[in-house]
Amino acid sequence: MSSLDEDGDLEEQPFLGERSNHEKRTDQQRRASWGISSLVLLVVFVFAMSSALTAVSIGLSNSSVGLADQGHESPQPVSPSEPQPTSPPANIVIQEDIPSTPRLRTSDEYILAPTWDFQAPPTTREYSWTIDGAILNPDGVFRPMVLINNQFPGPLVEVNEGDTLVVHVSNQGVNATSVHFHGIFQNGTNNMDGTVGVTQCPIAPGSNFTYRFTVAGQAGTYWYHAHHSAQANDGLLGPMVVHARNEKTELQKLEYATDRVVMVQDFYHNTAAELLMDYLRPGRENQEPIPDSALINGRGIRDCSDFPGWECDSSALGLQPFDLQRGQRHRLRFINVGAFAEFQIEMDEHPFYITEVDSTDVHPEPFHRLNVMPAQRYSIVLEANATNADSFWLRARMLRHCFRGPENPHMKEDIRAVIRYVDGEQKPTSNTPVPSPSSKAWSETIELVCRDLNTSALHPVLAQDAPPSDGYVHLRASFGIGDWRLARGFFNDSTWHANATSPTLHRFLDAAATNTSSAQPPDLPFGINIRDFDPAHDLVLQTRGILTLDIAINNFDDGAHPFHLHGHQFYILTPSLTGYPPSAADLPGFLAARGALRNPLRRDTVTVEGYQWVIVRVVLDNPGFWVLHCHNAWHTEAGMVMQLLVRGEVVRKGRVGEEEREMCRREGVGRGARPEDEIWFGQFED
Ligand SMILES: *[C@@H]1O[C@H](CO)[C@@H](O)[C@H](O)[C@H]1NC(C)=O
Ligand SMILES: *[C@@H]1O[C@H](CO)[C@@H](O)[C@H](O)[C@H]1NC(C)=O
Ligand SMILES: *[C@@H]1O[C@H](CO)[C@@H](O)[C@H](O)[C@H]1NC(C)=O
Ligand SMILES: *[C@@H]1O[C@H](CO)[C@@H](O)[C@H](O)[C@H]1NC(C)=O
Ligand SMILES: *[C@@H]1O[C@H](CO)[C@@H](O)[C@H](O)[C@H]1NC(C)=O
Ligand SMILES: *[C@@H]1O[C@H](CO)[C@@H](O)[C@H](O)[C@H]1NC(C)=O
Ligand SMILES: *[C@@H]1O[C@H](CO)[C@@H](O)[C@H](O)[C@H]1NC(C)=O
Ligand SMILES: *[C@@H]1O[C@H](CO)[C@@H](O)[C@H](O)[C@H]1NC(C)=O
Ligand SMILES: [Cu+2]
Repeated sequence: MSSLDEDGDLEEQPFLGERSNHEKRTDQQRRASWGISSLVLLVVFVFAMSSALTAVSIGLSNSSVGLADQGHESPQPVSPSEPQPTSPPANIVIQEDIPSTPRLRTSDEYILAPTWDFQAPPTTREYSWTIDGAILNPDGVFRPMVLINNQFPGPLVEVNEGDTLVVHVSNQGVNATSVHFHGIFQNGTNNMDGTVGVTQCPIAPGSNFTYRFTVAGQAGTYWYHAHHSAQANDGLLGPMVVHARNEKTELQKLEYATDRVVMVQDFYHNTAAELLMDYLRPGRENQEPIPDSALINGRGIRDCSDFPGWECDSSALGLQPFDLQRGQRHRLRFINVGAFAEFQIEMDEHPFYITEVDSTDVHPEPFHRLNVMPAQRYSIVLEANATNADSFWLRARMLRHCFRGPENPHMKEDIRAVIRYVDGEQKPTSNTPVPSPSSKAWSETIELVCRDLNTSALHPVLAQDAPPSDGYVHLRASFGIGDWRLARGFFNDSTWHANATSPTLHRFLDAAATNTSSAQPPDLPFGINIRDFDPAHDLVLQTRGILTLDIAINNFDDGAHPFHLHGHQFYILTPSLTGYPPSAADLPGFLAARGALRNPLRRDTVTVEGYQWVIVRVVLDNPGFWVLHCHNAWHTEAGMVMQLLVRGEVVRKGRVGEEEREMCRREGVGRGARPEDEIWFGQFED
């Protein structure tokens, strides 16, 4: 489907195409609607859509996977390997009523519909999100937040692989914003990656932007969050599930009766901007803000008498029940959507199987306990087969040993929910307090080390040996103390600071358009682009052609860092190890001796423990600018971020769309950005 020229390059600009005015479609739609609680789904069949309109409205060239010819009135025969849609593609509009006062969603809203159509033809699913500030009390204590549709957390986004997701964002807040879909490849739509300073200018206050992309070649559990400073931690986040058509028949090896998302996160009573202002000031090395509470699906419960002087009301909060049919198996998709803390999760008297790691389905393996670093996901399947009781604690605990900053006297590191057995189709009983279970915790000692779960027993169901490598790159991740005692995160000698009005993608394309030689890829198949970017702040590793690289990330800091690469999954070739990674000459032997290349785990977020290193292998075939960064929100903002410019020779053929360029000039586009270091220059005291 992709049109490649003889050089193997994409013929048309793979992204940044002009997007059309989608609203034009209205006359041509035939609508049917029905209400499901507060959700109204409008199903719009696009029988009458002209091919021209569809082609532009998708905003992609014909290089995009799974989309081609979708708009033709009589679809031409497609190759037998491709599923032939039996009916024209549908457009589903998910229109949510926005409550007039801010509210917390309930865990029920994160239960996946049992009627989901895995075989639906490729569908465009269209969401409308109004982003605004609000005062809300997820654990009792009221604080300013930034919410989607006046609710916290954000709505569940659910699509099939091959679907097109459209999210209309209307920013009514006082600060600018952006949305990044974590783990989504955005192949051909780099400009939809939502990364401020890299792929887009933020969405200015009072303005709109529509994210539109096709989800192809991937499925599993994901999430989305703001990627503008640390704003996600004010509440702009939510879960996303991509269903593979063969999810239940082949990829998930255990049958399960229900499927739901369980988000865990650390939670702060101060705003991200306040915490950041404190953390980034001079002399604050290793002083990451310590969370106040832990939340499950956006809810906690604190005793308001512990918070004199704070506005607080926890009367409407209670233990959250997870109702599971007795005797059945149930899938729980855990996501750590927090800023900083690792979580340790257990369910009393219920061993479980891990069946997915960061959207890679794995052969089920039994565990008692789940350790989840920020941004990571694990699906587990548990069986409601205990016979001694009807309810059990689900315990989630933040690993306080990883907190290095000064004690937070308010901190409560654990939160519980209740696994409750129900019989048959019994409906959850709402609004009645959930009694405390009397179940006992597993006897193992709690984890003290901040590190990834030991995944050595987990093997992908879709087995893939790591393909041969074309090169080896060594990266040093560290904290350094610079002028005025400012502690900043580094990759090698580069500390990053998003430039809200000049994303690197635009800078690169503008250089390419004026034919300055700087836009040429480096002479080698890969190298640091020092012609377009200042390597002290924008460390950009540029690649040419489709390259497979081994990347050793060596952590010279004493803290653990969960590193995430946008747009790709990597093969995890080693766990976090002490000492120094092997030299280029020793690497092949080292990997072979470990059997590291045989069907390694694939994930998008990997943790390197203090003073340790990992090696990942990644196929860099997805054109665009992709950040590799520590997903600890405070470390991201302290600069522990670099970029991969993948297939620069393809990227440079694109152009910056008019709207994207215009967004950079909008009033207030820089609001909510991280403070400039200059504000601290000249200060000698804390
Ligand atoms: C942004 O979107 C909202 C909601 O659809 C709409 O009411 C508003 O007019 C739009 N604003 C602009 C500047 O287009
Ligand atoms: C319940 O099922 C799990 C596997 O899902 C099994 O390990 C356990 O032994 C079972 N427990 C009982 C009480 O049957
Ligand atoms: C990880 O678990 C495997 C067994 O699955 C064990 O052999 C190995 O020693 C463990 N690694 C660490 C670092 O604990
Ligand atoms: C980062 O620094 C290390 C050690 O100084 C060096 O070997 C490596 O080549 C550097 N990496 C890049 C991408 O420049
Ligand atoms: C952002 O980039 C623009 C264009 O390169 C430059 O003029 C401006 O000074 C930069 N802003 C910051 C804060 O570095
Ligand atoms: C850029 O260079 C190409 C050939 O490499 C040439 O065809 C084109 O006209 C040049 N464009 C500009 C704006 O100079
Ligand atoms: C991205 O698309 C290109 C074709 O345009 C394909 O070669 C590549 O495998 C895709 N990569 C991913 C990660 O989907
Ligand atoms: C907007 O951003 C500024 C600066 O980062 C911050 O002080 C303020 O609290 C933010 N406001 C909201 C409503 O998020
Ligand atoms: Cu970090």
